[in-house]
Amino acid sequence: MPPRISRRDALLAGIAGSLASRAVADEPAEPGRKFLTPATKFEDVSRGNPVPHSLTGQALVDAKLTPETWQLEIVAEDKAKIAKPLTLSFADLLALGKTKAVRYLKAMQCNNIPQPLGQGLWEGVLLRDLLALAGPIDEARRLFYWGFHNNDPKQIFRSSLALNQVLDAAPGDLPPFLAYKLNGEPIPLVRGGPVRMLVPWAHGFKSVKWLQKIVLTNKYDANDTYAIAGNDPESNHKTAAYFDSTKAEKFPAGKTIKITGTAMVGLPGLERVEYWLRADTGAKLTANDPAWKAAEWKPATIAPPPKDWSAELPAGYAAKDIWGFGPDGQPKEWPMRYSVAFWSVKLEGLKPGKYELRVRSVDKNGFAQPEPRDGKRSGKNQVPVKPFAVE
Ligand SMILES: Nc1nc2c(c(=O)[nH]1)N[C@H]1C(S)=C(S)[C@@H](COP(=O)(O)O)O[C@H]1N2
Ligand SMILES: [Mo]
Repeated sequence: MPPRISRRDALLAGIAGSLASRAVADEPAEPGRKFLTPATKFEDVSRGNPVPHSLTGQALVDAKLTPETWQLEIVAEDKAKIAKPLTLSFADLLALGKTKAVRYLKAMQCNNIPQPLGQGLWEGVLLRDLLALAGPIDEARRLFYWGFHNNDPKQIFRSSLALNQVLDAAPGDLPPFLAYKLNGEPIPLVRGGPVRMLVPWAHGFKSVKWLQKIVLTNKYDANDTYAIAGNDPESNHKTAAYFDSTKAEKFPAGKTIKITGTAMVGLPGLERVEYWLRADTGAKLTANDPAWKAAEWKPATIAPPPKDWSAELPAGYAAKDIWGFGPDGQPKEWPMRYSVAFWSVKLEGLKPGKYELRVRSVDKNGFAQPEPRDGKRSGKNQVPVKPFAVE
């Protein structure tokens, strides 16, 4: 069952608010909201000039970015050794997928953008299953990997993983995989097809698009393009709530005000989303204003799992075949890690005036956003604010 907070539970927990602005917790937050983002509707974060997905015709063939021409090389450098360096075709991957395919729901989020870019059902084969074909492996500590980059070394977009992160995972978790399908279709070029790396727990920069090269190395330092640019190379998804829009809005007095958003469910899971409504005095709320300590946070409503998963998934896909779902076709945890939760807040009886609404997530360890860290270069998790007026 979803850990929805009923008004009674909220009262017991001492977090329910005054009747003037209560969260209505007895209905789905966003019944009409779709769980999967169409492949072409993700926000795009791509380097390259021209970007690889603008290539067509012969240029695309030369770049080996068609299913017929795509190749992945797996090699070793310096002291690291693999018994059989590999060159795999798209057909090789699909053949392996016949018996070893994994399916996984994951939201893509850039660690520098405070909201997910889109959420997909990704399908592919585990990287460790490919390494098993190349093995035995000796003296490798890390993998460096990158995609097509217009033959211009300056345009390379590279990420890295520890070999340990590729070979195993905690029970119930999934190690990195090479995806060749998104939402039941071949991954379109714009989303990094034919083949893209998918790192379940990590921000988008580990999920390299147009993947073509994997190098096993004895080096132990991360050399990610993002790390070199000052980002945290180990930025696990942060649990954090975001507004659908932080744009100032006006609402008529006397009507229920509904404000919605998403929460990214990061590595520590999501316990609840809370909101803090405050009269806007015109003065900017600074980070050490005593108002933060006195703030009254009240529970927002988190949408329960879709009643009918078959209406959310591509045709021919059963929820029970997706990682994280039980044999009964229901998610083992809700909200699910590395996907988004939809939340909503309903405000009633507000007097005309100016207000500020803030939201924050509380993770399964009890940390409220932005705790346990303010992830400036490790995943944006500052408390967002939405100004609005009642007139
Ligand atoms: N080859 C390549 N892969 C890439 C990138 C890139 O510029 N080139 N950008 C990364 C970053 S920083 C992010 S946040 C995600 C964005 O994924 P999307 O465009 O599918 O939303 O792709 C990642 N993979
Ligand atoms: Mo990113």
